[in-house]
Amino acid sequence: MRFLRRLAAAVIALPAVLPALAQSLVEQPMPPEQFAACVQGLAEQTATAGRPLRREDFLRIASAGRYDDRVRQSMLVRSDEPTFWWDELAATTDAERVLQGRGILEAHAAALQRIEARFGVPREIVVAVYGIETNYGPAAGRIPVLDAALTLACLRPCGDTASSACLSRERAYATVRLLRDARVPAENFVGSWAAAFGRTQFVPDTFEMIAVDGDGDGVIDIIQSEQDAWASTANHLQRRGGWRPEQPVYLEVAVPPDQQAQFAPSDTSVRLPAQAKPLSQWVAQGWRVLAASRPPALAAGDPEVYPFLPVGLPGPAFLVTRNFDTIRRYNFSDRYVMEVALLANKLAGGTDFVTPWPTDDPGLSRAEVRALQAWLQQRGHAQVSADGVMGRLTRDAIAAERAARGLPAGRRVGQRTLRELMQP
Ligand SMILES: [Ca+2]
Repeated sequence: MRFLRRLAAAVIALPAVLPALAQSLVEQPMPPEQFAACVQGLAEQTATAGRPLRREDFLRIASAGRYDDRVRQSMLVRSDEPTFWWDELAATTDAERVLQGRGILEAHAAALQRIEARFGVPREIVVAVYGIETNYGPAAGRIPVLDAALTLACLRPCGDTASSACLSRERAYATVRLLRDARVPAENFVGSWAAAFGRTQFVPDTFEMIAVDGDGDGVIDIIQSEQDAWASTANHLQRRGGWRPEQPVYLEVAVPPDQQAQFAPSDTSVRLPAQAKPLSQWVAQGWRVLAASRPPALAAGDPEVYPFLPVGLPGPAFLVTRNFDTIRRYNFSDRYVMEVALLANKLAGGTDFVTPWPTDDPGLSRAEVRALQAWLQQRGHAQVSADGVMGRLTRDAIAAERAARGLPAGRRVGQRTLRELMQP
Protein backbone atom coordinates (compact mmCIF):
# COMPACT_ATOMS: atom_id res chain seq x y z
CA MET A 1 0.00 0.00 0.00
CA ARG A 2 1.26 3.41 -0.90
CA PHE A 3 1.06 4.94 2.51
CA LEU A 4 3.35 2.28 3.90
CA ARG A 5 6.02 3.05 1.36
CA ARG A 6 6.16 6.75 1.86
CA LEU A 7 5.78 9.46 4.42
CA ALA A 8 2.09 9.92 4.83
CA ALA A 9 0.14 13.14 4.88
CA ALA A 10 1.37 16.05 6.87
CA VAL A 11 4.51 14.30 8.02
CA ILE A 12 7.40 16.71 8.09
CA ALA A 13 10.41 15.42 6.16
CA LEU A 14 13.00 13.34 7.88
CA PRO A 15 16.56 14.50 7.65
CA ALA A 16 18.19 12.80 4.68
CA VAL A 17 20.80 11.32 6.98
CA LEU A 18 19.61 10.17 10.35
CA PRO A 19 21.77 11.21 13.26
CA ALA A 20 24.19 8.50 14.33
CA LEU A 21 22.26 7.66 17.49
CA ALA A 22 18.94 7.28 15.66
CA GLN A 23 20.57 5.21 12.94
CA SER A 24 21.87 2.72 15.50
CA LEU A 25 18.37 2.50 17.01
CA VAL A 26 16.78 1.36 13.74
CA GLU A 27 19.36 -1.32 13.00
CA GLN A 28 17.89 -3.86 15.43
CA PRO A 29 14.43 -4.45 16.90
CA MET A 30 14.14 -2.57 20.19
CA PRO A 31 14.21 -4.85 23.26
CA PRO A 32 11.01 -4.67 25.36
CA GLU A 33 12.78 -3.26 28.42
CA GLN A 34 14.29 -0.47 26.33
CA PHE A 35 10.86 0.38 24.90
CA ALA A 36 9.32 0.42 28.37
CA ALA A 37 12.08 2.71 29.61
CA CYS A 38 11.54 4.98 26.64
CA VAL A 39 7.79 5.24 27.32
CA GLN A 40 8.57 6.01 30.96
CA GLY A 41 10.98 8.69 29.79
CA LEU A 42 8.29 10.23 27.60
CA ALA A 43 6.00 10.32 30.63
CA GLU A 44 8.60 12.29 32.56
CA GLN A 45 8.70 14.94 29.83
CA THR A 46 4.98 15.63 29.45
CA ALA A 47 5.52 19.09 30.95
CA THR A 48 7.15 20.03 27.64
CA ALA A 49 4.12 18.97 25.57
CA GLY A 50 2.81 21.55 23.14
CA ARG A 51 -0.66 21.13 24.63
CA PRO A 52 -1.37 20.16 28.23
CA LEU A 53 -0.91 16.50 29.07
CA ARG A 54 -0.60 15.09 32.60
CA ARG A 55 2.05 12.49 33.34
CA GLU A 56 -0.48 10.06 34.83
CA ASP A 57 -2.82 10.38 31.83
CA PHE A 58 0.06 9.66 29.51
CA LEU A 59 1.14 6.60 31.50
CA ARG A 60 -2.38 5.21 31.82
CA ILE A 61 -3.04 5.42 28.07
CA ALA A 62 0.47 4.72 26.77
CA SER A 63 0.71 1.56 28.87
CA ALA A 64 -1.67 -0.04 26.34
CA GLY A 65 0.75 0.77 23.52
CA ARG A 66 3.22 -1.74 22.13
CA TYR A 67 6.44 -1.60 20.22
CA ASP A 68 5.69 -2.41 16.57
CA ASP A 69 8.70 -3.50 14.54
CA ARG A 70 6.91 -2.76 11.26
CA VAL A 71 7.64 0.90 11.98
CA ARG A 72 11.38 0.27 12.16
CA GLN A 73 11.31 -1.94 9.07
CA SER A 74 9.45 0.75 7.11
CA MET A 75 12.03 3.32 8.17
CA LEU A 76 14.75 1.02 6.83
CA VAL A 77 13.23 -0.02 3.49
CA ARG A 78 12.21 3.42 2.31
CA SER A 79 15.10 3.69 -0.13
CA ASP A 80 15.55 0.00 -0.91
CA GLU A 81 13.87 -0.16 -4.30
CA PRO A 82 14.49 2.79 -6.58
CA THR A 83 11.29 3.79 -8.34
CA PHE A 84 10.84 5.89 -11.44
CA TRP A 85 8.59 8.87 -11.91
CA TRP A 86 6.96 7.25 -14.95
CA ASP A 87 6.17 4.09 -13.02
CA GLU A 88 4.67 5.87 -10.04
CA LEU A 89 2.58 8.33 -12.05
CA ALA A 90 1.35 5.62 -14.44
CA ALA A 91 -0.07 3.72 -11.47
CA THR A 92 -1.28 6.59 -9.28
CA THR A 93 -3.05 8.50 -12.05
CA ASP A 94 -4.26 5.54 -14.13
CA ALA A 95 -7.65 5.41 -15.83
CA GLU A 96 -9.11 3.39 -13.00
CA ARG A 97 -8.28 6.03 -10.38
CA VAL A 98 -9.56 8.81 -12.66
CA LEU A 99 -12.83 6.97 -13.25
CA GLN A 100 -13.35 6.29 -9.56
CA GLY A 101 -12.53 9.88 -8.65
CA ARG A 102 -14.97 11.22 -11.21
CA GLY A 103 -17.62 8.95 -9.73
CA ILE A 104 -17.01 10.52 -6.32
CA LEU A 105 -17.14 14.03 -7.77
CA GLU A 106 -20.47 13.22 -9.34
CA ALA A 107 -22.03 11.33 -6.45
CA HIS A 108 -21.04 13.95 -3.86
CA ALA A 109 -21.25 17.09 -5.97
CA ALA A 110 -23.20 19.14 -3.43
CA ALA A 111 -20.98 18.27 -0.46
CA LEU A 112 -17.79 18.86 -2.42
CA GLN A 113 -19.09 22.15 -3.74
CA ARG A 114 -19.84 23.26 -0.17
CA ILE A 115 -16.31 22.35 0.91
CA GLU A 116 -14.82 24.14 -2.10
CA ALA A 117 -16.80 27.27 -1.27
CA ARG A 118 -15.85 27.12 2.42
CA PHE A 119 -12.09 26.68 1.96
CA GLY A 120 -11.41 27.90 -1.56
CA VAL A 121 -9.71 24.66 -2.61
CA PRO A 122 -10.91 23.00 -5.83
CA ARG A 123 -12.87 19.80 -5.31
CA GLU A 124 -10.63 17.98 -7.81
CA ILE A 125 -7.59 18.66 -5.63
CA VAL A 126 -9.36 17.40 -2.50
CA VAL A 127 -10.57 14.24 -4.24
CA ALA A 128 -7.11 13.71 -5.77
CA VAL A 129 -5.52 13.81 -2.30
CA TYR A 130 -8.12 11.25 -1.20
CA GLY A 131 -7.29 9.06 -4.20
CA ILE A 132 -3.53 9.24 -3.77
CA GLU A 133 -3.46 8.88 0.01
CA THR A 134 -5.81 5.91 0.44
CA ASN A 135 -7.21 5.06 -2.99
CA TYR A 136 -10.51 6.66 -1.93
CA GLY A 137 -10.97 4.35 0.97
CA PRO A 138 -11.16 3.94 4.68
CA ALA A 139 -8.65 1.08 4.63
CA ALA A 140 -5.88 3.43 5.61
CA GLY A 141 -3.27 1.33 7.33
CA ARG A 142 -3.17 -1.51 9.78
CA ILE A 143 -0.91 -0.38 12.59
CA PRO A 144 -2.52 0.94 15.78
CA VAL A 145 -1.72 4.65 15.80
CA LEU A 146 -0.73 4.56 19.46
CA ASP A 147 1.79 1.79 18.76
CA ALA A 148 3.16 3.59 15.70
CA ALA A 149 3.48 6.92 17.49
CA LEU A 150 5.20 5.47 20.57
CA THR A 151 7.51 3.32 18.47
CA LEU A 152 8.46 6.30 16.31
CA ALA A 153 9.11 8.44 19.37
CA CYS A 154 11.41 5.76 20.77
CA LEU A 155 13.23 5.07 17.50
CA ARG A 156 13.63 8.76 16.76
CA PRO A 157 14.28 10.28 20.17
CA CYS A 158 14.82 13.97 20.73
CA GLY A 159 16.92 14.10 23.85
CA ASP A 160 16.26 17.30 25.75
CA THR A 161 15.24 19.47 22.83
CA ALA A 162 12.28 21.77 23.26
CA SER A 163 8.91 20.26 22.50
CA SER A 164 8.33 22.41 19.45
CA ALA A 165 11.47 20.97 17.87
CA CYS A 166 10.62 17.39 18.74
CA LEU A 167 8.09 16.14 16.25
CA SER A 168 8.15 12.46 17.17
CA ARG A 169 7.55 13.14 20.89
CA GLU A 170 4.81 15.66 20.18
CA ARG A 171 3.16 13.12 17.87
CA ALA A 172 3.09 10.57 20.69
CA TYR A 173 1.62 13.15 23.09
CA ALA A 174 -1.01 14.20 20.54
CA THR A 175 -1.96 10.54 20.02
CA VAL A 176 -2.46 10.07 23.75
CA ARG A 177 -4.50 13.27 24.01
CA LEU A 178 -6.83 12.12 21.21
CA LEU A 179 -7.43 8.88 23.10
CA ARG A 180 -7.74 10.66 26.47
CA ASP A 181 -10.41 12.95 25.06
CA ALA A 182 -12.10 10.16 23.06
CA ARG A 183 -11.74 12.27 19.90
CA VAL A 184 -11.13 9.10 17.88
CA PRO A 185 -12.68 5.70 18.50
CA ALA A 186 -9.89 3.54 19.94
CA GLU A 187 -11.03 0.44 18.03
CA ASN A 188 -10.70 2.22 14.66
CA PHE A 189 -7.54 4.11 15.49
CA VAL A 190 -5.20 2.41 13.01
CA GLY A 191 -2.98 3.92 10.38
CA SER A 192 0.38 3.92 8.67
CA TRP A 193 3.80 3.27 10.16
CA ALA A 194 4.21 7.04 10.41
CA ALA A 195 1.05 7.23 12.57
CA ALA A 196 -1.06 8.81 9.83
CA PHE A 197 -4.71 7.76 9.92
CA GLY A 198 -8.05 8.35 8.30
CA ARG A 199 -9.25 8.68 4.74
CA THR A 200 -6.81 11.46 3.92
CA GLN A 201 -4.06 10.40 6.33
CA PHE A 202 -3.55 12.95 9.06
CA VAL A 203 -1.00 12.48 11.82
CA PRO A 204 -2.40 13.09 15.32
CA ASP A 205 -0.60 16.40 15.93
CA THR A 206 -1.90 17.78 12.63
CA PHE A 207 -5.36 16.36 13.32
CA GLU A 208 -5.47 18.29 16.60
CA MET A 209 -4.72 21.58 14.85
CA ILE A 210 -6.31 21.24 11.42
CA ALA A 211 -9.08 18.62 11.26
CA VAL A 212 -12.60 19.99 11.02
CA ASP A 213 -16.18 18.77 10.91
CA GLY A 214 -17.28 18.59 7.30
CA ASP A 215 -20.72 16.99 7.50
CA GLY A 216 -22.00 19.16 10.33
CA ASP A 217 -22.77 16.44 12.86
CA GLY A 218 -20.57 18.14 15.48
CA VAL A 219 -18.00 15.33 15.49
CA ILE A 220 -14.69 15.26 13.61
CA ASP A 221 -14.27 11.76 12.22
CA ILE A 222 -11.82 11.48 9.33
CA ILE A 223 -11.94 7.67 9.54
CA GLN A 224 -15.65 7.13 8.86
CA SER A 225 -16.82 10.42 7.37
CA GLU A 226 -15.65 11.27 3.86
CA GLN A 227 -16.88 14.83 4.26
CA ASP A 228 -14.89 15.30 7.46
CA ALA A 229 -11.77 13.97 5.72
CA TRP A 230 -12.30 16.20 2.67
CA ALA A 231 -12.98 19.31 4.74
CA SER A 232 -9.92 18.62 6.89
CA THR A 233 -7.74 18.22 3.80
CA ALA A 234 -9.11 21.44 2.29
CA ASN A 235 -8.53 23.22 5.60
CA HIS A 236 -4.93 21.99 5.63
CA LEU A 237 -4.32 23.25 2.10
CA GLN A 238 -5.97 26.56 2.89
CA ARG A 239 -4.25 27.22 6.21
CA ARG A 240 -0.79 25.83 5.59
CA GLY A 241 0.49 27.80 2.68
CA GLY A 242 -2.74 29.29 1.47
CA TRP A 243 -4.46 27.95 -1.62
CA ARG A 244 -4.73 30.32 -4.57
CA PRO A 245 -7.90 29.19 -6.35
CA GLU A 246 -7.16 31.14 -9.52
CA GLN A 247 -3.83 29.40 -10.04
CA PRO A 248 -3.02 25.94 -11.36
CA VAL A 249 -0.40 23.82 -9.59
CA TYR A 250 1.83 23.55 -12.64
CA LEU A 251 2.17 24.63 -16.23
CA GLU A 252 4.02 22.31 -18.55
CA VAL A 253 6.54 24.29 -20.55
CA ALA A 254 9.18 24.09 -23.25
CA VAL A 255 12.52 25.39 -21.97
CA PRO A 256 14.20 27.69 -24.52
CA PRO A 257 17.24 26.01 -26.11
CA ASP A 258 19.70 28.62 -24.83
CA GLN A 259 18.64 27.89 -21.22
CA GLN A 260 18.55 24.09 -21.34
CA ALA A 261 22.13 23.48 -20.24
CA GLN A 262 21.34 24.13 -16.56
CA PHE A 263 18.82 21.24 -16.58
CA ALA A 264 21.00 18.64 -18.24
CA PRO A 265 22.04 15.91 -18.07
CA SER A 266 18.90 13.97 -17.36
CA ASP A 267 18.33 11.99 -14.15
CA THR A 268 18.71 14.91 -11.80
CA SER A 269 15.63 16.56 -10.37
CA VAL A 270 15.82 20.35 -10.44
CA ARG A 271 13.52 22.58 -8.39
CA LEU A 272 14.34 26.28 -8.21
CA PRO A 273 11.93 28.08 -5.82
CA ALA A 274 14.44 30.92 -5.37
CA GLN A 275 13.93 31.84 -9.02
CA ALA A 276 10.19 32.51 -8.64
CA LYS A 277 8.98 35.42 -10.74
CA PRO A 278 5.84 36.33 -12.70
CA LEU A 279 4.93 33.98 -15.51
CA SER A 280 5.03 36.87 -17.99
CA GLN A 281 8.78 37.28 -17.33
CA TRP A 282 9.48 33.63 -18.10
CA VAL A 283 7.46 33.95 -21.28
CA ALA A 284 9.45 37.06 -22.19
CA GLN A 285 12.61 34.97 -21.79
CA GLY A 286 11.32 32.44 -24.30
CA TRP A 287 9.69 29.90 -22.00
CA ARG A 288 6.59 28.58 -23.72
CA VAL A 289 3.55 27.10 -21.99
CA LEU A 290 2.51 23.95 -23.84
CA ALA A 291 -1.08 24.69 -24.72
CA ALA A 292 -2.36 21.13 -24.59
CA SER A 293 -1.20 20.85 -20.99
CA ARG A 294 -2.96 24.00 -19.87
CA PRO A 295 -5.16 22.98 -16.95
CA PRO A 296 -8.80 23.94 -17.42
CA ALA A 297 -8.72 25.74 -14.09
CA LEU A 298 -6.16 28.29 -15.26
CA ALA A 299 -7.66 31.72 -15.12
CA ALA A 300 -6.26 35.06 -16.13
CA GLY A 301 -3.48 36.52 -14.08
CA ASP A 302 0.25 36.47 -13.83
CA PRO A 303 1.19 34.06 -11.03
CA GLU A 304 4.71 33.80 -9.61
CA VAL A 305 6.18 30.55 -10.88
CA TYR A 306 9.50 28.75 -10.78
CA PRO A 307 11.07 25.86 -12.74
CA PHE A 308 10.63 22.27 -11.68
CA LEU A 309 12.07 19.47 -13.82
CA PRO A 310 11.47 16.10 -12.15
CA VAL A 311 14.19 14.25 -14.06
CA GLY A 312 16.03 17.10 -15.79
CA LEU A 313 16.26 17.29 -19.58
CA PRO A 314 15.19 15.54 -21.64
CA GLY A 315 11.92 15.10 -19.78
CA PRO A 316 8.79 17.03 -18.87
CA ALA A 317 9.47 20.57 -17.63
CA PHE A 318 7.18 22.70 -15.52
CA LEU A 319 6.73 26.14 -14.09
CA VAL A 320 5.01 25.64 -10.74
CA THR A 321 3.01 28.01 -8.56
CA ARG A 322 2.72 28.55 -4.82
CA ASN A 323 0.03 25.87 -4.84
CA PHE A 324 2.82 23.37 -5.55
CA ASP A 325 4.47 24.38 -2.26
CA THR A 326 1.14 24.20 -0.46
CA ILE A 327 0.57 20.57 -1.49
CA ARG A 328 4.19 19.89 -0.53
CA ARG A 329 3.35 20.97 3.02
CA TYR A 330 0.73 18.20 3.08
CA ASN A 331 3.31 15.62 2.13
CA PHE A 332 6.93 16.57 1.77
CA SER A 333 7.62 14.97 -1.61
CA ASP A 334 7.85 16.49 -5.08
CA ARG A 335 6.55 13.29 -6.60
CA TYR A 336 3.55 13.28 -4.29
CA VAL A 337 2.72 16.85 -5.33
CA MET A 338 2.79 15.96 -9.01
CA GLU A 339 0.72 12.80 -8.42
CA VAL A 340 -1.99 14.88 -6.76
CA ALA A 341 -1.77 17.67 -9.32
CA LEU A 342 -1.86 15.39 -12.36
CA LEU A 343 -4.70 13.30 -10.96
CA ALA A 344 -6.66 16.47 -10.15
CA ASN A 345 -6.00 17.76 -13.65
CA LYS A 346 -7.27 14.51 -15.16
CA LEU A 347 -10.32 14.54 -12.88
CA ALA A 348 -11.08 18.01 -14.24
CA GLY A 349 -10.89 16.73 -17.81
CA GLY A 350 -7.25 17.56 -18.48
CA THR A 351 -4.70 15.27 -20.07
CA ASP A 352 -1.39 13.70 -19.23
CA PHE A 353 1.89 15.58 -19.68
CA VAL A 354 2.69 16.40 -23.29
CA THR A 355 6.43 15.72 -23.11
CA PRO A 356 7.34 12.04 -22.89
CA TRP A 357 9.47 10.71 -20.05
CA PRO A 358 13.01 9.82 -21.14
CA THR A 359 12.39 6.09 -21.35
CA ASP A 360 11.53 3.54 -24.04
CA ASP A 361 9.75 1.45 -21.43
CA PRO A 362 6.92 3.51 -19.87
CA GLY A 363 5.20 2.52 -16.65
CA LEU A 364 2.21 0.24 -16.10
CA SER A 365 -1.30 0.97 -14.92
CA ARG A 366 -2.53 -1.00 -11.93
CA ALA A 367 -4.70 -3.11 -14.25
CA GLU A 368 -1.57 -4.05 -16.18
CA VAL A 369 0.29 -4.79 -12.95
CA ARG A 370 -2.58 -7.06 -11.86
CA ALA A 371 -2.44 -8.90 -15.20
CA LEU A 372 1.32 -9.30 -14.76
CA GLN A 373 0.83 -10.57 -11.23
CA ALA A 374 -1.80 -13.11 -12.35
CA TRP A 375 0.66 -14.34 -14.97
CA LEU A 376 3.43 -14.56 -12.36
CA GLN A 377 1.12 -16.66 -10.18
CA GLN A 378 0.50 -19.02 -13.12
CA ARG A 379 4.24 -19.29 -13.53
CA GLY A 380 4.42 -20.65 -9.99
CA HIS A 381 5.13 -17.53 -7.95
CA ALA A 382 2.52 -18.29 -5.33
CA GLN A 383 3.75 -15.53 -3.02
CA VAL A 384 2.57 -12.85 -5.44
CA SER A 385 -0.91 -11.45 -4.94
CA ALA A 386 -2.72 -9.72 -7.80
CA ASP A 387 -3.29 -6.45 -5.97
CA GLY A 388 -1.91 -4.05 -8.58
CA VAL A 389 0.85 -2.91 -6.25
CA MET A 390 4.42 -3.39 -7.40
CA GLY A 391 5.72 -4.63 -4.05
CA ARG A 392 8.81 -6.52 -3.04
CA LEU A 393 7.36 -10.00 -3.68
CA THR A 394 6.21 -9.02 -7.17
CA ARG A 395 9.66 -7.61 -7.89
CA ASP A 396 11.30 -10.80 -6.63
CA ALA A 397 9.18 -12.79 -9.08
CA ILE A 398 9.95 -10.37 -11.92
CA ALA A 399 13.66 -10.76 -11.28
CA ALA A 400 13.34 -14.56 -11.47
CA GLU A 401 11.27 -14.45 -14.69
CA ARG A 402 13.57 -11.93 -16.35
CA ALA A 403 16.48 -14.27 -15.63
CA ALA A 404 14.52 -17.26 -16.96
CA ARG A 405 13.76 -15.36 -20.19
CA GLY A 406 17.34 -14.25 -20.66
CA LEU A 407 16.38 -10.58 -20.25
CA PRO A 408 18.87 -8.22 -18.62
CA ALA A 409 18.81 -8.52 -14.83
CA GLY A 410 16.28 -6.27 -13.15
CA ARG A 411 13.38 -6.06 -10.74
CA ARG A 412 11.10 -3.91 -12.89
CA VAL A 413 9.01 -4.15 -16.03
CA GLY A 414 7.36 -1.45 -18.13
CA GLN A 415 5.19 -1.51 -21.24
CA ARG A 416 7.94 -2.85 -23.51
CA THR A 417 9.51 -5.37 -21.14
CA LEU A 418 6.05 -6.59 -20.13
CA ARG A 419 5.46 -7.71 -23.72
CA GLU A 420 8.90 -9.31 -23.91
CA LEU A 421 8.40 -11.09 -20.63
CA MET A 422 4.91 -12.43 -21.28
CA GLN A 423 5.27 -13.41 -24.93
CA PRO A 424 4.63 -17.12 -25.43
CA1 LIG B 1 -18.47 15.09 11.22
